[in-house]
Amino acid sequence: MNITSAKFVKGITGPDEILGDGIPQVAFIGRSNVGKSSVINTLANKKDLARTSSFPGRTQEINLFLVSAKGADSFYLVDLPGYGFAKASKEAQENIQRLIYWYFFQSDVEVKKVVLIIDANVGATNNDMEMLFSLKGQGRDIIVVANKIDKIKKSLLQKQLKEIQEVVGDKKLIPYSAEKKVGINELANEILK
Ligand SMILES: Nc1nc2c(ncn2[C@@H]2O[C@H](COP(=O)(O)OP(=O)(O)O)[C@@H](O)[C@H]2O)c(=O)[nH]1
Ligand SMILES: [Mg+2]
Repeated sequence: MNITSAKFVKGITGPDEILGDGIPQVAFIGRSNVGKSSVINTLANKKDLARTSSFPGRTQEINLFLVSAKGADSFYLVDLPGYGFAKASKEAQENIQRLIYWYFFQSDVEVKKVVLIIDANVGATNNDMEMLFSLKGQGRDIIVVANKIDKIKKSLLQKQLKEIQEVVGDKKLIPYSAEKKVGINELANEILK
């Protein structure tokens, strides 16, 4: 995919007219700090499009970026808040969980694809599996990205990817490194399919 432009449009925390504007959304979901914002930045080839942070749990809004790509209609890349940030208060964690579930399961947003990002080094966590299971139950079109493969020893990479593929089942798995820019074209093509 050749993204020709990408710009921040809005951060939302609940019902908003933007969800009904008919422009399809590609949603990025995963644990806090797994690299959602970094993956969005690499896809858009803009270093600071989505704010990234080494302090997990920063983003508590749903951020929408409008993207134009060659040969495709415009769509949004949607940076959702991350789940499972242990250091956040229980209340903050519950609010984030509620927002994520509202977005996917209660709002009437048109989600074209869901990109579930997991940490390749950590593997799929219980929270990741719960998310995957809920999304599968809804018949969502899901792509799984195993980010941060640069952190895995070369000799262990294939084994680790195989284990992750086994737990995510029949979903497409893309090995990725936002840091080293690996997997970008494959993910972009999969999003545009
Ligand atoms: N080594 C490595 N670090 C990464 C990668 N992707 C993101 N990070 C780092 O992980 C941290 C969290 O990234 P961020 O995109 O803010 O995660 P988010 O909370 O899921 O949006 C930042 O310090 C990033 O630099 C990657 O592919 N490899
Ligand atoms: Mg983020």
